Amino acid sequence: MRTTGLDQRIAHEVIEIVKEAGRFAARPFSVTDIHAKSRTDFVTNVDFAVQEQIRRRLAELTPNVPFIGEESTAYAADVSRVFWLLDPIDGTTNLIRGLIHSAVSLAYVEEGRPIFGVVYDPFSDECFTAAQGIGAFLNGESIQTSSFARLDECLASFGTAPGNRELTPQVFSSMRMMYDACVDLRHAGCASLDLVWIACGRLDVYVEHALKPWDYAAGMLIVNEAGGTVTSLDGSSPSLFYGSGIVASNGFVHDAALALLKEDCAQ
Ligand code: LIP
Repeated sequence: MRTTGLDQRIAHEVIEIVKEAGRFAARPFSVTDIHAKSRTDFVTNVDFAVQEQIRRRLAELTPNVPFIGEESTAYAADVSRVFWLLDPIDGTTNLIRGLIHSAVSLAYVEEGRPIFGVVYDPFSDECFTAAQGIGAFLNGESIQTSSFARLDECLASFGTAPGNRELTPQVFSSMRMMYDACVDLRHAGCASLDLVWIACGRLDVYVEHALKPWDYAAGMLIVNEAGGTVTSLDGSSPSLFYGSGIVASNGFVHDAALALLKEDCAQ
């Protein structure tokens, strides 16, 4: 895969680093320790092990690039220009419960924008990658978003923003409106895989009212490079420094999805 701001050789090595670390998650009985960060947010020995392995290997490969990981932001130094942004296990609850639907998500961020991204599902051995201006790929093959132009042709996916219970009424009323407008809804509990499944046309719209940047940085680039659109719920560009609600789509139905969500907020 060719890349822009990141050297092509380094990009290839990074993909291998992510895959190697991610495979640990798919081993039977990999989860041995579970810690509750809150009633709805968990971290396991696998999250820590994957993060540490990737952090260490990236430090060897790109010693001058700061690193931020979901399970510790302590490594971050100056992130004003470039940095690595990692969710070692996106879909930790799925991993704990044996619902084989989790991913490693890594983005290289330059000037506040993702310019290289990898989302690796170790259970299916599917590796989604993208580089700005170059395209999006699944296991090296080019991918594109779907071409449905009406919501009533679309399969939508929703995240429930489980850590933001104050948003629950809004989340479920938006889900109901989207369900009424679309063919059907899915809820699978792994934001990065929802995004890359938009990128390869398995899904057409994805909405979650609150996420952290490491959940969407890589997936956002992969969707954009596959021809889709990713915005905040108000249509603005999602920040990679603060969390955001996310609407991702094949592009054709994006305005219709935003209008529906706006109509819901107005009620
Ligand atoms: C989780 C997501 C999940 C979303 C949660 C959470 P984690 O990430 O991918 O789909 O609903 O808000 O962010 O905590 O497993 O990395």
